[in-house]
Amino acid sequence: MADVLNPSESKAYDLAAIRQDFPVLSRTFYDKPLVYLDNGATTQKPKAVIDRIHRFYSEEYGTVRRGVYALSEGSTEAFAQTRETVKAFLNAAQSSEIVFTKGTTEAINLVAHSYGQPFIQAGDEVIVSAMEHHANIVPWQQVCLAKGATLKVIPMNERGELILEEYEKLLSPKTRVVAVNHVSNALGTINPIRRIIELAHQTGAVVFIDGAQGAPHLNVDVQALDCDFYAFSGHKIYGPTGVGVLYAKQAHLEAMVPYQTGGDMIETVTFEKTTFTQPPYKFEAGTPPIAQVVGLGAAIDYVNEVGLSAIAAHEHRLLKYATEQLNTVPGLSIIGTASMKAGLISFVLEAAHPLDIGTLLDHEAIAIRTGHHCAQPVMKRFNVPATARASFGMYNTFDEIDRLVAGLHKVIDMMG
Ligand code: C6P
Repeated sequence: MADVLNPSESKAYDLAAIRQDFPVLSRTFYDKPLVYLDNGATTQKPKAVIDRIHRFYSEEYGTVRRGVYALSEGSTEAFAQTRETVKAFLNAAQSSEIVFTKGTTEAINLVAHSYGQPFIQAGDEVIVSAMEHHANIVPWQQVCLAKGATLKVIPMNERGELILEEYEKLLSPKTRVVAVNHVSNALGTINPIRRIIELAHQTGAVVFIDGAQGAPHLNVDVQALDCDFYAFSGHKIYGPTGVGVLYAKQAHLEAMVPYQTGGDMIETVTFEKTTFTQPPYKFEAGTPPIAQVVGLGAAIDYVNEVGLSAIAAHEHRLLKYATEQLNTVPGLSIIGTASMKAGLISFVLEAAHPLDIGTLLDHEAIAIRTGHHCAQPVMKRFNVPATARASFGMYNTFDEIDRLVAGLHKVIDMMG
């Protein structure tokens, strides 16, 4: 299938131009052009982000919120601008609801600690789902252990969809927090988070949405969703590593205890007593990842320029085509066949272990992820040790899917 879509689509979505924006996509491995299909793990960076970080370090870099000199003031402004950009991106009510973290993992740990500490008590319950990444299980498990609370799990069906009737049965006045992902990194399922939030709120629970695989692919409006917390990672949305976002309703941030303590999150310090400053700074102890935050701003600007709806539509076409094509590969089973999926396909082959698939595809210059994807309970639920996973980004093409399918045929030939 040709790379360029039909004329009206190609006008709206200039795939060739987008690919030009990502320098790494012109690389070859083993004399073959790179096919990068591991966007669920991390995305490649456009020139706009690389250049912004380069320019920032070359000409503008200084500390933030601490200096009275021009470099520091400029950096403080650029840093603050990203908070505004993220606020608009998520449609948060105010920029003080945007906390910068190291990534989704740190955002979840922050909420589990800072909300859990004051608000989860012995006998309370926390609900997660059967398709969570370890990052959205373990912090909640630990806070439950520490507090004498119980962790409950929303089950899923054979297609990898959460069973909402079972979720409703789990909810009770004891439920303090419901923590679920927007999109599963192991199955690709898009969860009905609006309904999940609505039901939780009816019992007085707050909802944490792990948006690591959601925000890069779907429009998110935290006010329309009415979610209490939403988190995502910069590096999965074409931005740098070392930076992530936690959105939280202002009232929650004010009631929560700090996660880390130290410089820049205080109002007054004496040896007897410390008072803390206002959110979001109350949750940003120490010198933050300044250039990474600025780079994240450039990444979101870039995504906005291409258009998240257009990206989602393109990835959906890729998903549809890849699903059809992969289903023609002998002995291949797709793990996760939900009716609502993002551009991510987990699969197993009768002929080869996922690790062998990944290694052999690498020799075709095709990068996919293999393993349990930090979601061991999902592997157990589907009775597989691991899967191979192809996950799409804004720059992937139909030809690349053809390359993947051809690569899998080669794997079968070699293993057979
Ligand atoms: N998933 C993958 O699937 P960090 O590492 O903090 O940026 O993101 C953690 C995380 C949390 N939730 C979900 C749903 C995720 O998918 C991830 C990261 C990667 O390949 C690495 S395991």
